[in-house]
Amino acid sequence: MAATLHRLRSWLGALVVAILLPLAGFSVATAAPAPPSADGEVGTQIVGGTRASTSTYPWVVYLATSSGFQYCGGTLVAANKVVTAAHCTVGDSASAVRVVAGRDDKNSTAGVVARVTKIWIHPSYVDATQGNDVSVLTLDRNLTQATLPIATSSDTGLYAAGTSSTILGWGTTSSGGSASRYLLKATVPLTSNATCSSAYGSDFKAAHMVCAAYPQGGTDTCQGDSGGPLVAGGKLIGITSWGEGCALAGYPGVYTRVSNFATLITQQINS
Ligand code: 4AZ
Repeated sequence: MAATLHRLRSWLGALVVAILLPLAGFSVATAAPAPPSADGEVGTQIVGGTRASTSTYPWVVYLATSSGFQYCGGTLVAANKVVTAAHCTVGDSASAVRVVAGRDDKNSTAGVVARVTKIWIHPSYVDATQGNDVSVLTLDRNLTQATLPIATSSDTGLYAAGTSSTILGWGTTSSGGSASRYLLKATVPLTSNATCSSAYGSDFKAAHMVCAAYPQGGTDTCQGDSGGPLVAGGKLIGITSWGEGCALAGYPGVYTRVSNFATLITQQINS
């Protein structure tokens, strides 16, 4: 269905965005001016987002190629473990992946670049719309950044419709637009399962996924944000996974429901 045509563009889509669009001299207009960020800057702060700092969100990291190209997000859940999306790492060799922590600005050298020694992908992962979109990376070192606890089966209350959640990432600022140079964040309410089923039909699997969006759209994760965190109640409740376009009214962002994978993730953290 249509959603499948618009997902899994975290890497290749972003490459096209990063290389082809600038070469072609494209510029992409945004629907509305973004509010000023904390440092007073006004500009296209992607799909409803504003600037954020890794000082405030120390556990948000990005995945990059060996040449430094950012293609996904992730969350530090132990000193040497990062949770990301399976669709971000499937087919990759650990030696090809870099994890960048403590760097708000992709054009800076702030923070640390870790290598990856192991990629675990959920054994049943096939495709993001089929669920199981979770991967755990083991780093070659222990990072000093604070970690974020993952939601467990005790945290089902965090998934109530209307719960305010935080999304973070360095992805595109509009569907098919340019990736953000800076870490951006936004707040979105979780939707009910019924709302997400109405949007996506059988592609939405409640045991595997949770959705977040305002009914009117306008705020969302987008290409290159995949693998990054959806946070509520001080815990990692979701992993940016897929959606129809970005920030479209009636098409929420879809996130891996972390609580249902907590046992497997914890096993990987402790392995
Ligand atoms: C992506 O391709 C992607 N609007 C991530 C999030 C969403 C759509 C696509 C949700 O990485």
